[in-house]
Amino acid sequence: MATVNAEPYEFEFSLGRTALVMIDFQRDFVYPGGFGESLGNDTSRLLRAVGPAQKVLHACRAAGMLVIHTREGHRPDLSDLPRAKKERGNAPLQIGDKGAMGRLLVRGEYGHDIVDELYPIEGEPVVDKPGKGAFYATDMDTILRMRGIEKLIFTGVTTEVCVTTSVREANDRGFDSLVLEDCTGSYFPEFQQAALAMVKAQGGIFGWVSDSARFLAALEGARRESSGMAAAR
Ligand code: TIU
Repeated sequence: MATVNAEPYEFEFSLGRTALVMIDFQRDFVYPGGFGESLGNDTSRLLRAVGPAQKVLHACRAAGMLVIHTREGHRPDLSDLPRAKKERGNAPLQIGDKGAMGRLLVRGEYGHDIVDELYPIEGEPVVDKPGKGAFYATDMDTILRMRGIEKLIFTGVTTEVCVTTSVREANDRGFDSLVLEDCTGSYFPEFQQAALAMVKAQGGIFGWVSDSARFLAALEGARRESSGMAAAR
């Protein structure tokens, strides 16, 4: 068991029953010229999450934890894109239109894929989702249950949109979620604060909040404990 110093109280997890969830670290959100910028956003705020998320990703891989990535996007023929989502934002460029990194939020395009620093390796499931939540119209729930996962460590972008939509979905499906603050990013600092405050309010109504340093310390403690146990056997 590992114990993370978190709010509103300590978060306990075991390596075998916990997955690291990397939400939508796609070029389309974190780099200029993609979908995020097309909505009028300054993408530089999201880049801050990449370094801490990379440290957590490497540590979870080394610890043998399940790592699962998500990508928001649509089929090239846009047959899974609701009219409401396409038109929302009234932007000059819409989903499916050609941008600097290919067609916006279309599967198979350069901009739709995950940034190099956090790119999935063999064996790590990548869940393609048409909506904001990781569970809606995907096999996320099935993959997690087949692996016996009960607890989720969340990183990703953007905090108040796809990350906490997924945390809320996970909560209703019976998972415990821990969100790592510095591994998430929002285009709006005030929403970053508010979204995380909502997760941990009311005794952790949707889950827990911590940060990469506190999580990594707990992971290292668990690793030492398990290697100590192995040596004593
Ligand atoms: N616009 C915005 O903040 N986010 C999204 O549209 N998708 C995700 O958060 N991935």
